[in-house]
Amino acid sequence: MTDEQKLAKFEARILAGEKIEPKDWMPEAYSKTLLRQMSQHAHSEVIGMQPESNWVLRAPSLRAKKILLAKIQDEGGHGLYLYSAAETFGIDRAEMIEQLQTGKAKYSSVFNYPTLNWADIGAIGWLVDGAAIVNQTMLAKCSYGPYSRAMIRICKEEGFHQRQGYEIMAKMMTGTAAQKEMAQDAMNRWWWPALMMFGPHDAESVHTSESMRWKIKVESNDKLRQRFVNRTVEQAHHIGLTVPDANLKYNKETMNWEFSEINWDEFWAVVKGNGPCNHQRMAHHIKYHNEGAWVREAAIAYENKLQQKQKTTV
Ligand code: FAQ
Repeated sequence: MTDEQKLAKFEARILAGEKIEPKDWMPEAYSKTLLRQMSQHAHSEVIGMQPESNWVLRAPSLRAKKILLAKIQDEGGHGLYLYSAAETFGIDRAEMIEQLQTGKAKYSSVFNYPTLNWADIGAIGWLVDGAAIVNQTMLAKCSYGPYSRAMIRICKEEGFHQRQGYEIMAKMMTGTAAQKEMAQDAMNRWWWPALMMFGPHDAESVHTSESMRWKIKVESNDKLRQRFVNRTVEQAHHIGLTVPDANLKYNKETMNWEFSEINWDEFWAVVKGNGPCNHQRMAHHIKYHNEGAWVREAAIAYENKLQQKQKTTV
């Protein structure tokens, strides 16, 4: 078959809703985009552990601490599924990590903001995981089999994360005036970064049209952001929180909550490495990655020894 014929067959399979598997023929641009997105997604899960781990030792109760620890471990696990799924393109994890640490690969802008008080843990679970669910439920329908399957499992856990975050916020909103103020303050600081997670407007998005044609993404950045806003505004009002947007208003005809323009200068500054915590996040990752080198070496040595033993027994 010529390349044109292969492409036509590939596109027909996508149109028919078939999953593309690692050994199938695929255009180079398809694997390149997927590898970029999946590795960035994996890095986001891992870097996303940092803002939350800041509060493990200061959790207000044993119950809260256990839940937070379990959630952070889940995020690490999500990173591992995603690195494994990305490895189906023939790259290894060490190379992806090098791309992260040298700034060649991105991770979600939202993790470059600080966690200043306990309510921030509630806001991350409710808003950040809430936004991630809206995006990832869509990605579970992605045309690439390993990514789509990883997403199904991840979404189940994100549902629990979102609810634990909302529970923290709801509880604080029935507390003292100071606790209510803390919850509102966290809402004010995390609302806009959560909206930015969906990426630039569709018209500005470099990858959306090709990604949608090949069903890497099945819905656009703006559509998903609007779905998140519609869902979350109701949840905020239900527990007495105010959405920090003076222009927020419900449009009965479109059944959408309309909202102000995002501060795109801030978004791009954070994406380019100039957010409040970019430097700290990367320095932390590099430090602990280097300190963990002996664990990786020991694991490889153990695996080699095991294989040698198996060979001699056979
Ligand atoms: N941050 O053309 P588009 C979580 C970049 S996981 C940084 O629209 P695309 C769980 C984009 O890469 C959260 N960069 O790109 C958790 C591209 O640059 P490039 C992570 C961003 O790929 C919770 C350029 O801008 N989720 O939260 C961002 O079609 C709590 C142009 O953009 C995922 O990664 C951004 N927000 O759409 C963990 C989901 N937005 O690569 C711990 C998978 C855009 O050409 C604690 N990713 N850029 O240099 C996606 O769905 C997509 O990649 C988008 C962007 C929607 C993020």
